[in-house]
Amino acid sequence: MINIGLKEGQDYLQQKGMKDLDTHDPELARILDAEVGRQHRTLSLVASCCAVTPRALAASASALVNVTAEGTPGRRYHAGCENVDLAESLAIQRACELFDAQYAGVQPHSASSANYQVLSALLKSGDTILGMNLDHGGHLTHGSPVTFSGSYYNAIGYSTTSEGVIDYDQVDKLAQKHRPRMIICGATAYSRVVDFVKFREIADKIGAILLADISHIAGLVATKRHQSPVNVAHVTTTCTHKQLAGPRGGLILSGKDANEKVPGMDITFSKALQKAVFPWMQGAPAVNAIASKAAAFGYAMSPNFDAYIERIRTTADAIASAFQAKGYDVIGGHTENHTILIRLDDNITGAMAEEALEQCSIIVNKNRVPGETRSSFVTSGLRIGSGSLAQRYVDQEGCYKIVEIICEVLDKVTPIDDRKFKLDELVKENCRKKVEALCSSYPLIDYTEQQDQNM
Ligand code: DSN
Repeated sequence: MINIGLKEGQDYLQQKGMKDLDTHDPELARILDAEVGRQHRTLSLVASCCAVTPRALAASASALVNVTAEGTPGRRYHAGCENVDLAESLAIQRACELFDAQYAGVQPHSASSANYQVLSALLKSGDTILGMNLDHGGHLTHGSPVTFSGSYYNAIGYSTTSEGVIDYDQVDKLAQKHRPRMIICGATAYSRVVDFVKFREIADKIGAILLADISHIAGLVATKRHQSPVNVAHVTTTCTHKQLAGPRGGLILSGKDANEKVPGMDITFSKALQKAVFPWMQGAPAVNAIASKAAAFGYAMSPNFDAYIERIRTTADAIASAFQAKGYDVIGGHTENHTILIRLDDNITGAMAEEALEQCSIIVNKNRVPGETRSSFVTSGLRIGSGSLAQRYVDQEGCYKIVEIICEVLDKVTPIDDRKFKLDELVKENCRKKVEALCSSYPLIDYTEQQDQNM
């Protein structure tokens, strides 16, 4: 008989679970093991990735996963919620403290869900929204026609200049012309600071609601390395798994406007946002993920997290300089966050670069660039991020070595068509060995033998 309430019981269940998978479901156990191996022997430069902290991982796998808890703390539709109420209240309190917010909604399953919930709380189907074009670095949920945001709403897009900077004059002109009910700022492939104050000024001129999506820069915002939109925009959203090193999930925040009435509606922002999550969009929340978010927010207030985010910045600068030294076109000439956007040579597409690099154990993702002529499945650029390298404590010398390998691969690729290419097997083997050596020099923080004891 196992007492699940005891810490020993929890440890026992987690260890037994892994053993049971090995014994009774070897097919799945092999897949899980293979993924651990892949993450350890490859270098991830994907701008939206980082490894969850051990404490957030443990909270995700905790006994809270067994609880059904529709509603909010103190107002549940189920009994047996005293501990999940405490966990959710702690997550809310920590999110408010971390981001200086008045309202925090910790139940959204992802940032995309959070964006959908915000839009449905504050807009009517058919209302006009103004968001950043996907091709220029915006997110799918900011108005792309292949998502709800571009189908249920009349979505207008703004762009970046050829230097890769948001064209604020264009945003202003489009806002005046189309009078959107909501302006959305924040990006997924953008290497500059977002001027949230300027966005709010533009929104205020036409009485629009401003939504800031900080999914990519939440750690920079939390540590004050990027201006915060929380008390500038009406509403801010983020995921919790990119720079916050937490579980896959979403977060909705509101600052000084939280208790103001939504324009044209007889309800405050905080109440409208809460209702849009539950009962409008979601049923029972993933309370284990909420506990994991609490763990992530707690860690994000520590000096170690601050040091990690500082490394994200220095690593990004080192990578951008290394690419420039190799003659590559770094869009905008530099980075001000964790993202570096590279325009590839004409004959190399993003699709072939991504695949050739993966064959050499370097993981990046293809990305469209300003003035793009190719489809989003092909593209002319790469998006590179420094989050995972910062977790491996890769220093400047390491960054230069990584960029050197990337350039070697790209130099040796012989294009066949937009996606297909030839790459000598010896080149691949040689590069894989170099990556393996770098992975050993800069190991992914092992959850049992952490370099960062306080992570
Ligand atoms: N928004 C996508 C990205 O930036 O890669 C997925 O998180």
